[in-house]
Amino acid sequence: ILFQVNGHNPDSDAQSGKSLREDLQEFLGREAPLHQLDDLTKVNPVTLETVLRCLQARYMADTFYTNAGCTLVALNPFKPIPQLYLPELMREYHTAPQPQKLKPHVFSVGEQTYRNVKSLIEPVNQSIVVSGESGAGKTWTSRCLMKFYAVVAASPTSWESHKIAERIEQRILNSNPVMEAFGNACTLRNNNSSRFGKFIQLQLNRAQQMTGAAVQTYLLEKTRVACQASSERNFHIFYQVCKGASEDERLQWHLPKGAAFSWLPNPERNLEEDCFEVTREAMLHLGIDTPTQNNIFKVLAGLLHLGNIQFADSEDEAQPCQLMDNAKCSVRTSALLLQLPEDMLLETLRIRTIRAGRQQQVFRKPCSQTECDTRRDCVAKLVYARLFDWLVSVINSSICADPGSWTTFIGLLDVYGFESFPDNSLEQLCINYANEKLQQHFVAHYLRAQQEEYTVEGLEWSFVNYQDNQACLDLIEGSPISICALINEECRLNRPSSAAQLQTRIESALAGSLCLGHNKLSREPSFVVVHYAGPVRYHTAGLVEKNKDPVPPELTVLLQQSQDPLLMVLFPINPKEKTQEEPFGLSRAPVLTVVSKFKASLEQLLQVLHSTTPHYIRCIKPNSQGQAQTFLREEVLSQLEACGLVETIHISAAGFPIRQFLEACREDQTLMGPISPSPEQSPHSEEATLQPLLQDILHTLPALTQATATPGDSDEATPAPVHCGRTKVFMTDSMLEILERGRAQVLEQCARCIQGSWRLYQ
Ligand code: AD9
Ligand code: MG
Repeated sequence: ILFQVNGHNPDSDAQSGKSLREDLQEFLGREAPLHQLDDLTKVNPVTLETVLRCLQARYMADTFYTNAGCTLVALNPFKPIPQLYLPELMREYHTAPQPQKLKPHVFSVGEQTYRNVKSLIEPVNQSIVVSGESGAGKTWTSRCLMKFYAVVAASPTSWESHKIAERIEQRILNSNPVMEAFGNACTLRNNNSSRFGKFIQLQLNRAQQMTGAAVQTYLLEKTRVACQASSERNFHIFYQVCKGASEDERLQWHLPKGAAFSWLPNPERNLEEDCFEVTREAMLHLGIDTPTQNNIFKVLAGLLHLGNIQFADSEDEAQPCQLMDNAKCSVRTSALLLQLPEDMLLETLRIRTIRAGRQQQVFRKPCSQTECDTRRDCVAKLVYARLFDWLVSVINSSICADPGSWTTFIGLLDVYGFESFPDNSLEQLCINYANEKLQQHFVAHYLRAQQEEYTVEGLEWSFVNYQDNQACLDLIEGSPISICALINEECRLNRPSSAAQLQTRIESALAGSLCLGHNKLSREPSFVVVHYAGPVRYHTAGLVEKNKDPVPPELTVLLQQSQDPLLMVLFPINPKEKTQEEPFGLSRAPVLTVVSKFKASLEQLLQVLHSTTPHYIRCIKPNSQGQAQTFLREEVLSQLEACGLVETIHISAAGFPIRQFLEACREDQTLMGPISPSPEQSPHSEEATLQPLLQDILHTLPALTQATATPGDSDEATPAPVHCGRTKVFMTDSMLEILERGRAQVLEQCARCIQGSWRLYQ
């Protein structure tokens, strides 16, 4: 254009001897180095292999965040990179005119989310769903986002409640160490693995300041309190208490130095998470005073002693089990710390009460050694699960804003990722079920939102019908027959069925489902579900029992006898609660199984998510050893498959993620086309003005179609990379990239030309 203005021949540049058009085409033909591709929609073609190569190149170049269309991919660096999370960088993203144009970063997602909620025209609640496998960095990312909002959405006032004047965002941040101390543990895959799912709602007032927060948790792995896999540990808090208690506290809680507890494996491992002081300090900030804290730690010590009660089978079946050496002392100490009557504790653990007959007569039957162990573990699980729920409610009452003081929220979901192990059971079924729900939400939301906007803008092009995962969800949760329904039915009928019978029932009742895989290879009774992320084999042994999660009523009655102030709160004498824990078969009330409770909480969560605009972050673990600078292709590949990343990219690339209002687009791209509309066009018809402009661009840059089409695509299958709607221009990411690179090139040429002219003039 400037060449024309200056009276030069647009087709030849005197200095290089090459035409501008040739220059541009050469420029466009050059591929950007892989590690410089900020968005995976730009790799060409989009396949697992190309995506993997791009992520690897970026990882090796110490670039850990990459966009994948509407999703952010976060690679775990497994090394501290303080400069990547500085408050100055938070402010840079916060104040940038277009944060999405800065380098991909969790702060960019945070800021775009914050701006969406801030929209004055139509403020709408937002959510950020963080997913990935264990150790991939979900909790780290969620913490990062919370810190980001604590800086950019800080409220100017301080809270005066709980006798501590402090800023609310500080208090919200303090909820992290407490929840992690009680809900995280060292596992084979992550030293600080969250053993629960978490949705935190950051509440904002009209001025977009954070005024409070509310936490919702899902499916705490309570079995860990009494049973830890080899080389794994119990929840961090037990180690913190044992390592961090003062001499006085050790005496009070009967925790002499070096004492061995069977529920405290691997105490010699020193983790940075073992910091008792940090937890205590954070609890104090949340309004949990020192006497209450001490009460909590005393109960935890009581559980450790409970775990040391070992039983031996009695020779006479009519007699209760014997106690192993030292177990008597453990019973005494445990009863003392939990403030329970010692005889009652021992009797409840060893004797089962059965009600039978029309009169519901009570029979007492001594338990076998295995049954005694199960009852002991059940007491611990019951206490710990209630303690955890109580803590969450205390945290909520400490950080939740008054109903009138907030108008919108940003929700952060730190949820367990898709899991597939050699041995999968009810836990994996629930986790993978949750992931199927989230995947469906992602696809539905993203496609629906795009399609609606195209319709409003009068665009004719529509998506090919995307294969959703409804069939898999029908198989898992459908009504009247599905896997969940069948497992629940087994619990309701309380019939003694073997694992093989359950397999047969599932396979014959659901044979018509395309998502029930072939089950040929396994020797153990199992069934296979073909999830969107791949097939998973679930073993049926123990599935029904886990789903019942039975709590013998005598155990609750025992805990209701406690004189301990905390246990009295956790186990109030409330007849309503008793019916819920009635053993199966005795009550006619609808059975609350693990699956049905999980399904209900998942539906609630999905309802909340549906009411928000979601954003997605997929965390990826480059290796399972937690080593920096190590990118294991096989391991990353299976995660890419599991999170359906290639599909995500296809969905994003198929759409037009770039939408610019016509005027802005014309201003932005003027250099690439005619400066003003032709005189015969009405100046008011932006659409009419822009369409020829775009045509011009398409003609000027023939390389464009090659750059955006996937090899093998026919012309009809590949929609044009740019469309003009009523008020907006829609284009693919790659189209925008090409236009911007073209513009940069033109500007460079102009600069050279002006310099040349200037020299000539001089
Ligand atoms: V689990 O499903 O709860 O077992 P997460 O939550 O996905 O898992 P987590 O956030 O706990 O994983 O991250 C695991 C470890 O990776 C952390 O303890 C850090 O040591 C490390 N990590 C994760 N992200 C980063 C990061 N951005 N920078 C540095 C990181 N280290
Ligand atoms: Mg976690």
